Amino acid sequence: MMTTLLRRTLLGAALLAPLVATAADKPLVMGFSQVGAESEWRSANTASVKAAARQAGITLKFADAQQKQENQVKAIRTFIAQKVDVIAFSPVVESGWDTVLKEARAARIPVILTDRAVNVSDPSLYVSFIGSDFVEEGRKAGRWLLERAAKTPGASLNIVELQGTVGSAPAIDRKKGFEEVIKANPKLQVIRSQSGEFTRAKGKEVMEAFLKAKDKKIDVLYAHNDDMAIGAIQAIEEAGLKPGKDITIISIDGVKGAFQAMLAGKLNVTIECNPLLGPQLMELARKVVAGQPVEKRITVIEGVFPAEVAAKELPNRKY
Ligand code: GYE
Repeated sequence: MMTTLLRRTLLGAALLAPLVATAADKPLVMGFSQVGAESEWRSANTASVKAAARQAGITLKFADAQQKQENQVKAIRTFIAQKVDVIAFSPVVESGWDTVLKEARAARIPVILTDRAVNVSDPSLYVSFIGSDFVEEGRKAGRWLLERAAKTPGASLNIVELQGTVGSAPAIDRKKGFEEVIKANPKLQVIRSQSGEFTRAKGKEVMEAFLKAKDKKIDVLYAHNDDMAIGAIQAIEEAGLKPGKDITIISIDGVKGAFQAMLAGKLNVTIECNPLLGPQLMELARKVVAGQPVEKRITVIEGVFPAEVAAKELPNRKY
């Protein structure tokens, strides 16, 4: 026999239950500040983050910074004002984040870095960083060139370099890793190096300027991403030269456009950089918000794809 008191208690619990459940099931809200839409890599990264948030039932507040740090700072401040549960962002440049990250900390909102790293006085200003090892990507590019140069011992090779966004982690690290490896062969010399801002248009423009200089023959182009290489390919063709033959071209990312360029014989190798970080980021965000311990640095495993494997690999490419 149920007592009246017990019946009332059960009824009370039943009435309360939906309210309690609603509070616990409240979707997690993530503020995400993206660098921009400068490259094929970036579009794939944005699509991955959006799709993964949808699948994970996470409400995503997405802001595109159009490659400007000031826009990212503004977006982060807006996320703080909106009291989101977690902030994730891909910092356009490495430095200048201390103030805004301290504001996030004061508001007790955890911050996750995705794709690119920052240079901060206190590393505890962010919880975790998930992204590629850009120095290693630069080394892979350098190693590929060393092996290629070994086939023509003693020959000098003049290299031009298209750097990514000035001050960005991938531009700094890809330059560093490449230089570290190629210095093993003094016949390999970087004769010019300039930023092409990770875009096709700027990659083309800077390559045109390199080609116009005509003081030294250009043997190799090292581009910090595929988009700049694709822009440069156009410039090389317009100058009456054969990209991939007259000038050996190495780039980074491994987007479909690079595989197509390799199939057309215009690009020699692409070093993989995986943009599909969305699912791992959402998993990480859940753990962070739940107060579970997470790794400070999560890297991504990536390969090297020379033109010889392009036809076989293209159907497997997801970005
Ligand atoms: O390589 C480039 C993009 O940060 C890894 O940014 C990313 C780089 C990527 O614009 O294409």
